[in-house]
Formats: sequence, structure tokens, C-alpha cells
Amino acid sequence: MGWKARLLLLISCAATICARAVPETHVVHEKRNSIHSRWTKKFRVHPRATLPMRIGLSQRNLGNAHKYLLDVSDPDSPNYGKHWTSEQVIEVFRPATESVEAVREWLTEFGISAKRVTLSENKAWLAFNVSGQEAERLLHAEFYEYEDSVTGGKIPGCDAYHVPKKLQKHIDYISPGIKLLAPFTSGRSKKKRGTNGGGPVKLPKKYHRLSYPMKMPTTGNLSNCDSIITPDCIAALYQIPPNKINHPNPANTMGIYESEAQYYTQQDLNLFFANFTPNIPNGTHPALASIDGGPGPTNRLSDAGGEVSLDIQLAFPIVYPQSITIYQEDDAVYELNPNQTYTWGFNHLLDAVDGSYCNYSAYGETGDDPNLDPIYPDPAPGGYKGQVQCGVYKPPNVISISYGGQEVHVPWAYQKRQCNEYLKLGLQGVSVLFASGDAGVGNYPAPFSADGPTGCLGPQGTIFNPTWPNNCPWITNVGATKVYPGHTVFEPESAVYDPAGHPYAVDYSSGGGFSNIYSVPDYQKQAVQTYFGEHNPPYPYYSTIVNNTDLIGSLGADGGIYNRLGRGIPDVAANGDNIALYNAGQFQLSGGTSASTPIFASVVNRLNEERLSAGKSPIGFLNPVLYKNPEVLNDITNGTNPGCGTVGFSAVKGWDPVTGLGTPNYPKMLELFLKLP
Ligand SMILES: *[C@@H]1O[C@H](CO)[C@@H](O)[C@H](O)[C@H]1NC(C)=O
Ligand SMILES: *[C@@H]1O[C@H](CO)[C@@H](O)[C@H](O)[C@H]1NC(C)=O
Ligand SMILES: *[C@@H]1O[C@H](CO)[C@@H](O)[C@H](O)[C@H]1NC(C)=O
Ligand SMILES: *[C@@H]1O[C@H](CO)[C@@H](O)[C@H](O)[C@H]1NC(C)=O
Ligand SMILES: *[C@@H]1O[C@H](CO)[C@@H](O)[C@H](O)[C@H]1NC(C)=O
Ligand SMILES: *[C@@H]1O[C@H](CO)[C@@H](O)[C@H](O)[C@H]1NC(C)=O
Ligand SMILES: CC(=O)N[C@H]1CO[C@H](CO)[C@@H](O)[C@@H]1O
Repeated sequence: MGWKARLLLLISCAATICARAVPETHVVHEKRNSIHSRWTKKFRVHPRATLPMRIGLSQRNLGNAHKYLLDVSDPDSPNYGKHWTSEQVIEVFRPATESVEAVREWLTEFGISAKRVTLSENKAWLAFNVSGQEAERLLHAEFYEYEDSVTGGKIPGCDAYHVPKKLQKHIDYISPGIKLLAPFTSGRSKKKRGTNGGGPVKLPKKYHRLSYPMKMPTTGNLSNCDSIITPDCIAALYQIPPNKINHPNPANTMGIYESEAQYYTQQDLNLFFANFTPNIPNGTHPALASIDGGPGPTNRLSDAGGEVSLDIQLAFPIVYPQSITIYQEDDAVYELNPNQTYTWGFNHLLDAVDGSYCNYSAYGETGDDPNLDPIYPDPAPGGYKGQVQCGVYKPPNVISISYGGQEVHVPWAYQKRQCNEYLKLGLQGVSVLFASGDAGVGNYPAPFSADGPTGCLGPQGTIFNPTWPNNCPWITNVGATKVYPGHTVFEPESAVYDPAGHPYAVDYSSGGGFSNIYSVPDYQKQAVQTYFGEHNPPYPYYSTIVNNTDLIGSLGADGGIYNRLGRGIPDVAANGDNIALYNAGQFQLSGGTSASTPIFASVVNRLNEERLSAGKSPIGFLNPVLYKNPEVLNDITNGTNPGCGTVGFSAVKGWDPVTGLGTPNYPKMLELFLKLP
């Protein structure tokens, strides 16, 4: 060994763990490469301090999950539509009994007796208390207190820890370990943040436009659809016939997610029905699935929420007499607190519709994240005092979600774990639809978002900023279209674009682009390749998938402004502008991919109703069928989605990152989905 090599060894030794020799039977299981500047390593954990330790066990079959999903959702699979029960999902992915036993044996041999160790009900992890000294000896690590400069909180952790080599395959992660609270950074983190006054970014945000009052149009008149979209315009655009079903299937309720304490008022619904949908009786309303204190409707008109009014008033005309259920997440105390910075969203929804998610371990995360998800019982006056609700509702066959954020703001492990859950819902036959975002290829510019003057990434704010959780390949993303002035519902629509001030305060265009975190899924490969091959966007690009949200900030160093390897967004589209609604007692127009999503999801609800009447299963994960049968959608070939100082991508023949495969053609979709088993 030359001196250089010896010096290197010495340095690496000093930098990691040399206090005790690590036996040859052990290997490094996790090691931190860098530490975010908000954290400071303080003093060594006291040998007699108590540390709550958790060992997350490796799930079986996670690597096969994608294959399982395609097995039940690819139209060419013999098992199409044969969805799994929730018990099957738990059984297939839970850690092997062998893993539980091997880890228990290791602990017993070390001197942590079996009676000190608790096994979680879903067999995903083992929990026990250890002294600081035991922790260090068990894991051949040095534990320190780390202090968070943002919150002032301290948590124990180490730079690296070791486990016996033969156990490595059974262990996902151990905490306390190398994980510190994932920092809230974007690619341009040092900047003072926008509307939140320097704090972390509050997510999710609603994707609905600020609505504005208008004069009521004449109903039944399709010649005004270029300025006001009524239920008749939507039915005409997508050839949706009146719903002839007399006895709606109660198991086929249309799910709509709401957050941020959005209240609807019955008065608004009644006004809407009276003026637009004479077939829907006065007093018709959705059911409420309140999650962790999520509030129901209000009688105070001034409290009416634009998002929930829009969602219900778009869905009812399409699905009635089918019922609607609002899944309302989180108590109003959290949701209305302007200082509240950690509603990252959707974990409590997923807990409520799948009890196993409450304790689901993956990517080093177990259950809700106490740093990112609201905590229950809520200590604040008036807060929800129960425990987090787990598995209290059966998931609906389709759920429409018009909320989201940017992938750069959401810790990698948090979003990967959540994306797996969307996959599991797909396995169980649930269609999950998300709005693709309203700021084209970027985010809103400051002060409408925390992403600086352009709403985009990189030192110059020129790099495209894809949306979350739209980057997850196991959901269906809905972009927005518009009937431009002078055009009719009998002509093809175009991608939506309304420049700032016309009529909304900020530029509005259909969220689209390519993820930096998820690579393009198999079902989308051909579509994306064709797009690049035949309609090469006129921008420099990079080709990287990152495994840490912080790394997004370093992308594009070579001048590229979008990723060529990522999952493409959106998948489909529907109208999202000039939507007629009543809100707070007033007739208004509104829009957003927020509107597009309940429209598309309502079409799926209708298709499910027809499949159920024919004795078939609900559709579940839509994308594999749609990408193999793009002719059942109206291809959108005009318009772009501006953002980041560019005109964005172009809507072209075939799939594009503006309007996806296109808008629904109800008769064609119905024929196709009734043909499938
Ligand atoms: C660890 O100790 C705490 C406090 O004494 C206790 O509440 C908790 O149940 C213990 N955990 C386990 C797994 O024994
Ligand atoms: C439909 O609206 C157009 C434009 O506002 C108007 O000219 C026409 O008379 C209306 N037709 C009916 C049948 O109300
Ligand atoms: C609808 O019902 C409410 C009572 O729930 C009533 O006050 C209102 O007048 C009714 N509206 C119509 C148009 O019948
Ligand atoms: C929000 O923070 C400000 C400043 O710290 C404080 O004055 C205010 O009471 C807080 N509001 C709520 C609802 O917690
Ligand atoms: C993340 O990616 C880097 C390089 O791209 C690689 O060296 C590292 O092993 C990856 N980490 C994990 C946990 O996959
Ligand atoms: C095409 O889209 C542009 C906006 O990008 C719009 O102004 C124009 O009217 C559209 N053309 C048609 C035929 O809809
Ligand atoms: C058995 C078990 O691990 N149950 C936990 C599942 O998650 C909920 C909510 O986080 C806990 O309250 C349970 O103790």
C-alpha cells in the first residue's frame, strides 16, 4: 500500500467510525453523504439516554409491484380487471416471516430480550427502546443529537450504521439512523420565499382559478360555449348521453377529494340545479366522508369554497343519479391556519381508505411523517381530538383530486412511499385522477408561489418545474383544454392558455412536462418516444433520474431545461376554462385543471356504472388501456403550455406533455371498456 492509499484510509476512518472496530461479519447498511445546512451535529447521545428504535423490514415483492399492476390493468393481460382484495395486497407485500425471525434472533443474541420487542400488526417493523450505549454497540455507530436551525428541534442520528451482512436483505432501514427531517428545499433554496414569509412551502395547493362574476347564459344553447361552459356544453363536447340508469349502484359513488377546509353550501347547489340541470332535484347533495375532522358543508354563503363548488357542480350533471362522496381531509384548525406549513397532503386520505397504509414502511418511512403530516389528536383548541383514522372508508372506484404541488418540494422518500400506495389502490381497482397543474411547464411566479420570479428551477429560473404527485406513474393526470372565442363544441378543442390578466391574475396553462424522479413507465414509452421523434421540442435537455429531491437543484448544469428520461405529464385532458358555477350565491366562471379532473373522473364513474351493470369489475388503473387505445380520446393538436419564459411544449398529433392523449369521447370509451373483460 502506497502512502496515498494509507492516507486516504486514515481520512475516511476519521470521517466515519473508528472508535470501535467493526467486525468483518458486519456491513454498512446506510451512510449519510452530506448534511443539510439547517442541521448541526451537537453532542454525543448519553450512554444511558433512551432511544426508541425501529427496524423497518424489507417488503417482499416490491420490485414486482409494477408487473402485478399491469397484470390486472393491461388490456392484453388474461387477468385484466381481476383486481386484488386489500388482504391480498397486504399478504403479498408484507415482509417474510423469515425476516421477522432472523432480526428477532439477532436482537436476542445481542441481549435485547424478545419481551422488549414489539412487532407491528402488519409485520412491517419491530420496535423497542434501547439505551444510547446499546444502540451504539448494536449498530457499530456513534449517535449524536442533531439540531434543526429551522424548528429548534433535536433528534438523535448517526452518520452511518452497520448490520450483520447476512441480515442486510431483511432490513429496509433502522431509526434513529441517518434520516433527519427532509429539508424543505427547492432548487433555489436560499431565496426568501414568497407568500409564506420565509417559511417552508405549504402544500397542497388547489388548482382552481379565482372565479369572477358573470351574467347567466341561456341554457340549452350551445352557441355560447366559447365564452361559458355549461353542463350542456360538456355533454356536447364529449358526447355524453343523459344517464339512463334508474337504480344507481350504491357501491359506485364518485369520490372527490377536498382539503383546505373547502365548504360547499346547499344554496349554491340548488341554484345551480335550478338553472342548469332541471333533472337534478333541489336538495341533492354529496355524502361526506370526513377524514380526521374534515369539515362538512356550511350554511354561510360567504364561507363557500370555489374548489368544492366547482368539483360538485361539474360532477353531478354527468353522474346523477349516481351519488358523490366528498373525502374531506384534515380538521379546519390545521387547514385554515395560515402559518401551517406542513400539510403535504394525501397521506391522511390514503390512511383513511387503506388502513394498512397507516403503518406501511418503505423508503425509510413508516406511517405518517410527524414533520410533514398534521398530528392527531390535534392539540389546538377546536382541533380533531381522535387518533389518525385508519381504514375507516372503503376506497371509491374513482377519485378526483384537484390539488397538488411541485415534485421539487416533496422529500423523495415521502413521495416514493405514497406513489407505491397509488399502485396498491390500482391493484384494488381504484382509478386515481389528479389535476396536472395550472402553470404550464413551471410553477406560478412569485408572489403566487415560492419558486422565485419565474416559478422555475436552476440558478436562472429557466428549468422546467414538474408537478407532484403527477410525476407518479400509477395515477392518471388530467390537463386542461379550452374552446377559444369564435369556436364551437363541434370543433376540436385546444390546449388552454390565458395570459395573466385575461381573466385570471396569473398566467394559466395546462400543467405538463417530465419528472426528474420517476423514469418513463413502460406503458408510456412508445408515446413519449414518438413525441420526441416526430415533434422534437426546441429546447436543450438533460437525461437524469435522481434519487434525492435535493439533487433536482443540480440538474441542468449543462444548459438543459427539461428531462428527457422522466415520466411524461399529463395522460389525458378535459375542458378547464370559463366553467359556469354558483359559488357564495353568485353566478361565476371558473376553471383550471381543477375543472378538467372531475369532468374526466365523472366519465370514468359512468363507464364503471356500465361495466358493473354488465357484471364486470370497475376499471381501476386506466393508463395501460388508454395508451394502447388512443383513438377513444379526442386528440388535441393546437396550443401550448407556456411557462419558464418559454411557450412551453406544443400540443401535437398523438400524446404530448400538454394535453396527453386528449379528451374523452364517451361513446368510443364505452364501447372499448364494455368489450374488455
Ligand atoms: C419506549 O418507552 C416509552 C416511554 O417509556 C413507552 O411509551 C413506549 O411504549 C416504549 N416503546 C416500546 C416499543 O417498548
Ligand atoms: C343562443 O345564443 C345566441 C348568442 O347569444 C343567440 O343569438 C341565440 O338567439 C340563442 N338561441 C336560442 C335558441 O336561445
Ligand atoms: C330548495 O329547497 C330549499 C329548502 O331546502 C328551499 O328553501 C328552496 O326554495 C328550494 N328551491 C327550489 C327552487 O325549489
Ligand atoms: C401566525 O404567526 C404569527 C406570527 O408568528 C402569529 O402572530 C399568529 O398568531 C399566528 N397565527 C395562528 C393562527 O397561529
Ligand atoms: C442514488 O444515486 C446515486 C448516483 O446517481 C448512487 O450513487 C446511489 O447509490 C443511489 N442511492 C440509492 C439509495 O439508490
Ligand atoms: C389554437 O390555439 C390558440 C392559442 O394557443 C388559439 O388562439 C386559437 O384560436 C386556437 N385555434 C383553434 C382552431 O382553436
Ligand atoms: C399495530 C400498529 O402498528 N398500529 C399502529 C398503526 O398506525 C396507527 C396510526 O399511526 C397507530 O396508532 C397504531 O399504533
